[in-house]
Amino acid sequence: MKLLFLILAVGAATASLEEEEYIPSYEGAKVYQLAPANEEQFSELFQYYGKEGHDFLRTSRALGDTTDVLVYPDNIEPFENFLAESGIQSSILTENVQNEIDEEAARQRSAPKANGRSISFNSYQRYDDIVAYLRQVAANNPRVASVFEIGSTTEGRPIVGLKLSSGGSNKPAILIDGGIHAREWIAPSSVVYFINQLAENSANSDLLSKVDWYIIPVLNPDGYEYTHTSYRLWRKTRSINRGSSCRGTDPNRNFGYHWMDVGASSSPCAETYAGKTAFSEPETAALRDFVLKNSKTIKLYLTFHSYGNYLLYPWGFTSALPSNNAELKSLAVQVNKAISSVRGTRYTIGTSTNVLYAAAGGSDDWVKGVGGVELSYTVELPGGGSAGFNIPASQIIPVGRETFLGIRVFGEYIADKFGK
Ligand code: 0X9
Ligand code: ZN
Repeated sequence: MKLLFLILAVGAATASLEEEEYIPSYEGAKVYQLAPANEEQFSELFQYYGKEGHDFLRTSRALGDTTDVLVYPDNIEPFENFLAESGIQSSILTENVQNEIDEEAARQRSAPKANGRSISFNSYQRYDDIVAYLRQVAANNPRVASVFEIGSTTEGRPIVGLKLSSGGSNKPAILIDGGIHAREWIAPSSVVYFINQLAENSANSDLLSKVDWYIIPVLNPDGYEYTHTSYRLWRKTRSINRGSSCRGTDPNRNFGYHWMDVGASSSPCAETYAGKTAFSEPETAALRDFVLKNSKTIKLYLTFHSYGNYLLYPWGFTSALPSNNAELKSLAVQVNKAISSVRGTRYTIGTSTNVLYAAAGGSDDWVKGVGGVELSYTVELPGGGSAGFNIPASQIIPVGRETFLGIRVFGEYIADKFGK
């Protein structure tokens, strides 16, 4: 009997070891900045996209522009051999990713904290602080602001948003989200900044009179919290994949429009894992249901990511242009003009497939293709810091401020086109 127990206990321990998640170390991981000079070099480099051990932090299709790839220690030697053979021009952006992460963590720890009454933009906020801020804004401005929940995550967190509206019914609405990708911290912080400006700066109250705003700063709070507590560069959700020790699905490959057509992986360990089925993730299903419920009023969808300064619009699954390409483009040009007036920050404009890469299952494509929202954009905010992803918290306000001028242009356009 004792022996049987022992066998069972050892068996259970091994099983749970197998199930345990593997967390790679960033010690010795490097970020390469690469400038493919022709199509051939670009497609050779792109063979590494979605491959384990290689993480494309920023990609550009424009020849002469740069693509940043993080390479884990075990893959460095073969990757450097590949670079030498291909002749792709390269430089090292970060010698040791762990140092960057440690420095950022130290900055996060030492930043002055919020005073409990308002939000602090001195450091990247934790999810609970963001939710508390939304509740505070609603409590302080009950006539214009109300908190809503679109669902809850795998780990049980509520996915919370704020509605801003100064009355009237059947107004056109703008839906904004951030933080679909967990590690893109500048996205939730910018979206929180927009809330701050729309709700708490009376100079912007005109933007609430003709348009309603639904703003969800963190669509993937499980992943976002995980990047704060355990694994800075986590991108996906935190769902469990049966039969694999790798967790999570790339939520921006999980939306059900041309799902898995291109640029998405069926391997649960890949950064671009599209999930077992479309909308397998509670987070993407929650956004889907919210859009369908409000599809009559939502006229514009903006989803905030980082990094790379792109104003992208559908399609991400085909290089064919959408029928309203001219409108999508000219609005983006006006937005870019407004943003760049602040300190010269410039965005590249175009369809995801044509200026970035083909990748199906994105929220932008679904919201337009199925949700029926004709104007749909993915905004890739600026990067910075010596690893690109770790744009210092001192940039939260400068990035928020310049991007908000773009939000104003979007808001005025929707008010003019659809407002009564
Ligand atoms: O690959 C993505 O999901 C986005 N870039 S990121 O670096 N933030 O991961 C771009 C998505 C563009 N839209 C579609 N491909 N539909
Ligand atoms: Zn992203």
